[in-house]
Amino acid sequence: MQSITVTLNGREVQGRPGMTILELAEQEGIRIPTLCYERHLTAPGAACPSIGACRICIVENEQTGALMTACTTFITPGMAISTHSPRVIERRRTIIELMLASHPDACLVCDKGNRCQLRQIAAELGVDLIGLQRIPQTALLKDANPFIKRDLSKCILCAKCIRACQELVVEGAIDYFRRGFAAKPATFGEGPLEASECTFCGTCVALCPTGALVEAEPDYRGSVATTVRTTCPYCGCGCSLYLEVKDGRLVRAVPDRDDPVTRGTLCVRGSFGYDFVHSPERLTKPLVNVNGSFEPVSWERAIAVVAAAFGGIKERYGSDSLAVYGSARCTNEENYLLQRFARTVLGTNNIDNGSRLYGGAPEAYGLAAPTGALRHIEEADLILVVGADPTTSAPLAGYAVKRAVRCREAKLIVVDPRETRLVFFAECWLRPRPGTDAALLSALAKVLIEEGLVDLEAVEKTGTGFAAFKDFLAALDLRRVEEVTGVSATVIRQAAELYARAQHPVILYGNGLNQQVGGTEAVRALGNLAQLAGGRAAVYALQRDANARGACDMGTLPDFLPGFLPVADQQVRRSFRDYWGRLPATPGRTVVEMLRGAKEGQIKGMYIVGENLLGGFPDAAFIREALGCLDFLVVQDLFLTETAKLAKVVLPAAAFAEKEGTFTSFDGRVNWLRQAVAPPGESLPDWEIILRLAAAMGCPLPYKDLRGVREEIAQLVPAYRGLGFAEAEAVGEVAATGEGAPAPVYRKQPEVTPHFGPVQEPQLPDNDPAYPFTLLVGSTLFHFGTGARSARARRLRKFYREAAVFIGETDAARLGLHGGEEVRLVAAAGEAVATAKISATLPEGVLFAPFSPVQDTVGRLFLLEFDPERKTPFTKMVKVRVERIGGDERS
Ligand SMILES: Nc1nc2c(c(=O)[nH]1)N[C@H]1C(S)=C(S)[C@@H](COP(=O)(O)OP(=O)(O)OC[C@H]3O[C@@H](n4cnc5c(=O)[nH]c(N)nc54)[C@H](O)[C@@H]3O)O[C@H]1N2
Ligand SMILES: Nc1nc2c(c(=O)[nH]1)N[C@H]1C(S)=C(S)[C@@H](COP(=O)(O)OP(=O)(O)OC[C@H]3O[C@@H](n4cnc5c(=O)[nH]c(N)nc54)[C@H](O)[C@@H]3O)O[C@H]1N2
Ligand code: SF4
Ligand code: SF4
Ligand code: SF4
Ligand SMILES: [Mo]
Repeated sequence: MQSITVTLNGREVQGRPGMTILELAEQEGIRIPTLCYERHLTAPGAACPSIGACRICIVENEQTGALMTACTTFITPGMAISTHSPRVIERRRTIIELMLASHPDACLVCDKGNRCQLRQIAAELGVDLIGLQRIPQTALLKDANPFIKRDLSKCILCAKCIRACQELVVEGAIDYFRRGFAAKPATFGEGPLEASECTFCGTCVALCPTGALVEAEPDYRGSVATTVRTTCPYCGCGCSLYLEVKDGRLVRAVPDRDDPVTRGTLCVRGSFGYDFVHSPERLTKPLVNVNGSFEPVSWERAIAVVAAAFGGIKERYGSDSLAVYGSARCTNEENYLLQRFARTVLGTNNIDNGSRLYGGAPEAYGLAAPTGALRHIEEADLILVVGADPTTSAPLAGYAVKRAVRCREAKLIVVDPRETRLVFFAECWLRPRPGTDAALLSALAKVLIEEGLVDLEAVEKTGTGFAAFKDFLAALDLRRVEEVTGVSATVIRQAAELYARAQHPVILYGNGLNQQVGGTEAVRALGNLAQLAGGRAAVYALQRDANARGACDMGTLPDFLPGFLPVADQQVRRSFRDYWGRLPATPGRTVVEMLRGAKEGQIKGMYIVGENLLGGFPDAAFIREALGCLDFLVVQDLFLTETAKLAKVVLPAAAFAEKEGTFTSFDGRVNWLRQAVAPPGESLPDWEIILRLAAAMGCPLPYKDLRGVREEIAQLVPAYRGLGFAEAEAVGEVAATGEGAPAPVYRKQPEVTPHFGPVQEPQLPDNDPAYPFTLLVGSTLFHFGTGARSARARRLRKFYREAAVFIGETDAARLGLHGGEEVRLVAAAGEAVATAKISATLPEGVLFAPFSPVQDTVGRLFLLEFDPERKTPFTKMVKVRVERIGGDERS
């Protein structure tokens, strides 16, 4: 590319065409002050990277004497620019003085403290507050929400908050209201934030250069002592964030505004959900159950008790009477150690992790698992979202989808029985009857083939099993599909045409697909559809905990070794055995099979790390009974969960902010966790506990530190080879300085042979008149999983404390409900009481209940039934009837 020569402060420098003066100065290490400019606020494809609203970045054209804003002026050949001439400085001073004239004199008590950019720039320019003619301001807004405080008397009208809300997170909760002196960013109708579209993602607060928007904190905090760059512990988007620490406590989480992937955004959980770490309910000492009550003991004692018990069981009943359940919330290093511990110390492949609950990784379905979703979504021209609600469950992916639609005119197809937030952005909404996706997706494939919308020759080359698949489609009756799914053939055709036209389709699927009855088939049908795009389509599984992908990559699975290498493959086994010295030959049990084994007496001892089985799984009575049959249960957690209460020994683990390691995001980024605070009491990082346990069992694992573990992973797991992963400590160091974000590191894509999988004939879901409603269960924005962490975060805790059930308007009218009443939900498995809420998003006959943090209530409605192939429990829908409590009972 041609370069452009510009004279900058008297020196000739080279820039790229399309660069602004500001970008050129940045490249040359010259700092020009800015208030309204923000790198990632540039809409992709927008003509100009900034809006030049604050004018503080003014520079002088030495040839013409013109003053211009550096953020909106592109460089041209021969330009001579001065960034700090006396005129420029004088003008910047005047601008700042004018801003300060209408700014309250409240710096000493302002929560923005020395994070305020206005104050920083004023100090640099030597402007102080004395002698200014004040313009009175009265704009403190009374918001009742626990997250954000607004004092618009401090607003300098830079518009960053508005642009963040409209262009980055695409919520559109705020806009300019009024003009002139009275102008201010406000919600529609100037109401409180909590009555607007605001999701409290915190992005506007992080970007606001002044104290106009601040985190609502109970006490004024002053300056923080340290800032540590780490990764959000909640969902699989893997957002980078800075934790701010004062007096050994986390006081704030802010997004990394330099991160090229997350672009300075977080969701409400990342911004406001970190403080579960300091909950007084954290475990601080190992506990041993003595005659029904827990007694604190030393680590030596606790570890010795566990080692003796596991050793004894192994000797008496053999290795396969032991089982380990690992965690999608623990790091890659910890998961790797845990599976090595199970396989080589205990001597069993009975190891699984929590992602079993949602079908595990795409590889397990024979789908390729590409990396880079967040980037690909933005570049896609078509996005197909099936059975997932990313604006709630994976907000960063939700932002990317909305940005692609708004800024790049990507087309969006949503497949969901509920009118999710994304439906507002969709070109096409397919609304199948719950549990009928396999038929719907196959019908799309049929239309593609029969209307000549795919390149059959190319497709036949990309995967095996195509002939059988084509025969199946030929026999598929579209009228039957209409009848089963409730989606008309016209809409199916419309969607197929949109899909066929796309050059870069991206497919996102979630629990609405794979936790459904028949979920494995539905995922396969989706895989078939993806393959019809002849390699152009990328499929991402959206349903993920922080390290669900990493846990599977690291082999905490009964049938796969690290790197998705099958246990059943002798050659694979041999290579691991050479490395580890031993490795059992038979594939192990999935978690459901472990529980059944416990109940039937084949499993005697279990080690559960970072999973709340009793809370997360359906049919708590069965789980309680199964765990009760064990001779010995060890639970390693942050809290004394319902599951931990059943254990003989409870081991206190360190939380995300108290340890180091890596998480792999749903889109394959390997992100660094860094320690910000000390673990409470005597609690220890999971990896250290595992190492101590192995040593106590007489088989010490050969690592000096975590780096050694990473070196082994880099050697044995192909997807992590050559990533600089073993040297990742260096990445951590760079990040810790807070200067710029490290470039994202992606794990490599494991090889999967594409295959057209079999799908069954469509079937109408059963209809039992005793249970006329279909209840769907899913995520809520402010909570996570069973709420073990989110319900202990001070601010998130305030939301959804009671079970709720959403009912469509027509159904509610028929039931005589207006919202707010208590109703009883009755299913074949059990009953639950919930507060009725009226919702316009549901079709007739379908109800929706959030499962966290009230899963113990909702879970009673489910039986432990699971997919015969993937052993994923069906937790997405259940047939119920609704009974009014205290009124006339009917359904
Ligand atoms: N806020 C929040 N985020 C979370 C979590 C959380 O608890 N709270 N948990 C995390 C975890 S562990 C997971 S696994 C993921 C889950 O995240 P998602 O995979 O997005 O799953 P759900 O939130 O359960 O939503 C699934 C969607 O599927 C739809 N659906 C239900 N049945 C069907 C069906 O038969 N067909 C189709 N096409 N759609 C259907 C529902 O209406 C809903 O919109 O979220 C992660 N993120
Ligand atoms: N009916 C119904 N049931 C469902 C679902 C549904 O849609 N419908 N969704 C299911 C899904 S997808 C999921 S993922 C589950 C979620 O349910 P759970 O798997 O129970 O998830 P969480 O509550 O997120 O956390 C599990 C535990 O991990 C612990 N933990 C967190 N970090 C660490 C750590 O670093 N170390 C250790 N040792 N422990 C840690 C927490 O304290 C908590 O006790 O619920 C499932 N249950
Ligand atoms: S918190 Fe997020 S959604 Fe709410 S106004 Fe700010 S940017 Fe918009
Ligand atoms: S509230 Fe803050 S970010 Fe928004 S316009 Fe005012 S100063 Fe800028
Ligand atoms: S999108 Fe996920 S990873 Fe990002 S801040 Fe929210 S919960 Fe954390
Ligand atoms: Mo999950």
